[in-house]
Amino acid sequence: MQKILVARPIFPDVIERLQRYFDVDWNQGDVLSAQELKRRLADKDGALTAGDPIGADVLAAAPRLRVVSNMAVGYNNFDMAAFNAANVLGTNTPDVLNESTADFGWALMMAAARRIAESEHWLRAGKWQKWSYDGFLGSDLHGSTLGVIGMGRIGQALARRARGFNMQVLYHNRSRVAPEIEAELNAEYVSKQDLLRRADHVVLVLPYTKENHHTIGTAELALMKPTATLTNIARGGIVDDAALVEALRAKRIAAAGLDVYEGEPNLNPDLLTVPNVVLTPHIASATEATRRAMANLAADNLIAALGEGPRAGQPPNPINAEVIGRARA
Ligand code: 8YV
Repeated sequence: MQKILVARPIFPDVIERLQRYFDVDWNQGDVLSAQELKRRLADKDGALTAGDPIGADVLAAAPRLRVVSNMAVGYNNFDMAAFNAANVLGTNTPDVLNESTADFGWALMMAAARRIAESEHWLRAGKWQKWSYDGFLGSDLHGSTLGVIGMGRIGQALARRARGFNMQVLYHNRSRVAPEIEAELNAEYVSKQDLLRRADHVVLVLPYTKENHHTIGTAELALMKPTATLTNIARGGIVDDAALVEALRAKRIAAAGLDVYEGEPNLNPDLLTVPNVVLTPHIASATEATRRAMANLAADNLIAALGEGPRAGQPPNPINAEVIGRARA
């Protein structure tokens, strides 16, 4: 039997599925250190990860490893140049999380715009004595302008929901999406600067790459309306969190909603002292149904990539399909 490592606690019934095909080493404890990951991967043929960094050093310590299946759509934790050099396949879990993640983007954006977290903290602190005409005034979603940066599958699901709120949709992306998608979403393609100047609510849904590092920093925040909100459901590092803290404190923008952070789970401590930001612990895909779908898809990818099960040799979501069938380097 081939050996695999499941690097994180996941649904026990998915582990049972994997055990039908593999000898499974399941880490049910804390996140593995790089050293521990290397030790546990030394004799493994495959691995299931969720955000664990896999670079050239880890692959070198795992000479049998042929596939790493990430339980996430984002795979910036994989050094794909190292995967390609070693002929190791990477897989991810796209699509199954689009709708839940888009729902959550709206939840965060609405919470930021309507000051839901801030007012709840105030209420819980026993400060509610009387109704006041100007208590927690926010900004409207309906009839406003949504700016989506990153118009992939999740960005499109997010933009589709804007219709019910009668919003104008602007988007920016590496490349324009197909005209029929633009028409369906009633979305206007604009430059990043134009989007930041015109949007009332900016949502980030782009993958993390070196080029996307600090897509939003001091200069970009300065372009936004003082009444605007910024929501990040993409990846930490896309926003310069220190610059955002400054902008929120100075009310250069009205509010922000963040699900992801630079250096998470250790976020910039200044964020905790700013009232006009809603903070959630990277849970945009966290519904029972979606996390189950992601775990099962990650298992499907691993099973197929290691030549087992009904799709043997044809994993559904290869990132670097070109290495399939090549000997491990
Ligand atoms: C994951 C995510 O839960 O899919 C992604 O890219 O950000 C989340 O859905 C998280 O990355 C853990 O793997």
